[in-house]
Amino acid sequence: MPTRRSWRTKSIRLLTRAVQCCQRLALNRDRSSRSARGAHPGLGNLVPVRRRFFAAGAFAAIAATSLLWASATSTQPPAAPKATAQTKPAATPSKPPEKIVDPPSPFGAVPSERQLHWQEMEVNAFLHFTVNTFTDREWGLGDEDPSVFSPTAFDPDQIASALAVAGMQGVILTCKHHDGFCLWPTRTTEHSIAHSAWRDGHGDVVKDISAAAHRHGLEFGVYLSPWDRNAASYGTPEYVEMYRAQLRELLTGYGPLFEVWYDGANGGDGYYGGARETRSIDRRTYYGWEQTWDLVRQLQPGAVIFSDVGPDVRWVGNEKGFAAETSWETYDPVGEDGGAAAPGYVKADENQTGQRGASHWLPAECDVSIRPGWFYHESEDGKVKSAAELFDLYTHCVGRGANLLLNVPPDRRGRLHEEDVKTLADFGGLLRLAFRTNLALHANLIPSNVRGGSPKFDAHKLVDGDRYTYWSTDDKVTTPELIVDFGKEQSFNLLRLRENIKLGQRIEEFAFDKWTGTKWEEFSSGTSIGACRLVRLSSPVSAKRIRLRITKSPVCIALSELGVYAGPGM
Ligand code: FUL
Repeated sequence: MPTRRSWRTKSIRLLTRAVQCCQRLALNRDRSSRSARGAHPGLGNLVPVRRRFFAAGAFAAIAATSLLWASATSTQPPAAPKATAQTKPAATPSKPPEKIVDPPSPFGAVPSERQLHWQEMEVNAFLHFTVNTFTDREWGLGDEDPSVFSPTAFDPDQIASALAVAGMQGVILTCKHHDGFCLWPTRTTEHSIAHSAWRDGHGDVVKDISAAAHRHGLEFGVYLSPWDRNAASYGTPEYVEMYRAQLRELLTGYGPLFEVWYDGANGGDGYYGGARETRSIDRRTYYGWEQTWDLVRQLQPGAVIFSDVGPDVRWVGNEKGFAAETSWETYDPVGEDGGAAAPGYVKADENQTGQRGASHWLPAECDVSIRPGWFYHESEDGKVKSAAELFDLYTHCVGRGANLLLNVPPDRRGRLHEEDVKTLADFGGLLRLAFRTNLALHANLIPSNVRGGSPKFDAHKLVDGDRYTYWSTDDKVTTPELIVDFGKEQSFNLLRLRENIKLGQRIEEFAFDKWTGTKWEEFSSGTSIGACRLVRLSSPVSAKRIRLRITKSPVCIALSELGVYAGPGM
């Protein structure tokens, strides 16, 4: 005698097939109608017949989805249908199937193209390398003899390949740090590599690193310190002209740049052409930032501009490598006095969190060094962070919607030290392993609602590997749920969510439950998502099905990824 349970399972299978059939018909119909409008006019007469089939299938879809959802949410979940995530039916279509379902309207500030590209990069490297490497200092005074700069075995390919192995996408070089020494043969000052004995003054570290970066598939960016402790003109308008000329050389001489990095450390004591005094500038007005940044826009329109206050990427407010647990991609920086903000002149406490509902899309970047210092010091060879520590940093910045900018300083040979290279390789290995298998990929994904019942917004978009295709809901449905039925017990300790940030940062709170066999039990909850949210569990969870609940969102959702992984520690 078939039990009630097996009847239900059978009907689910039957209805699932009906839905798949109807989806195939819909697809064919789409293709046919496209053809009918285009290259194959002869197929046009097939459309009305298919439409009738499609309408019949749509009824099946409605019935099937209701039954699936009812079963999946009952206290006794049914056996999972065999269909995979890719073939899951859409939820109840609330509009006629022929109707094109509009995407949700964007919510609040949205990213520019250059910001989108930058957010996809996620992990980049910083190289601090200059006279300080040879004088064992963190901040050079500006009075260093250029010949101090004398790497014995400079190897840009060794550097770039170690970064690429770690999974980095770009590298930013300190072309000039606060000491004013230029790593390229600038025409603006004699305080440069052209006046060192290295390679008889014919060296160009910026050229060599940028070329090696490109050879190893990395994008290149520049750091040009606004503060210059060498320049005699520092503090006068003449220096600002010189600074812009240096910037122009970097923006035009080294191929496409992905980021231009502005430090907030400005003014203080220095050599200043021999004056050896303390000079202070008005951080709000001295550099004429708007005009300086215009140069970047003109000459490198694809590059994002980083500083304490953006305009494209904000400093996260600490140099320890973490963003706040709740981290908004939007931010309107305010100056120390409550007025206009500028690099080095900002109320930085909110840089960490960003601000919900601010008018600028201004994601955070977390700069942190693999060693205690920014520059290489032999005494720190035993203090290189481990791969596990780097993975922690990764979860605390990339996993909170920010990017990680990891500094790895070349040593006096002009290579990355063996300790750093090993850690980078191990870190890359951890990343690859952690995200290798998404357990949600072959699970049944059962959403409580799908926007307009359209396959375009169905939950399988969460596992298609595309950051911009997404599961969305009807405008009025702001707290939907999604059941992820693995079909068998699975263990995991890491989850990843992403929103389609082209439509803004929408979701404010979410929670995950696991099915215990008799009830749903929450095992984690969180807040902001944005470009990426990683949920790292302190101990693995095992379950046959889990449930994602969006618990707070001012508008309907646009969630583009769900990943469930057995990450490090399992
Ligand atoms: C700071 C600088 O003063 C450090 O030397 C380093 O360059 C770091 C990335 O930014 O503000």
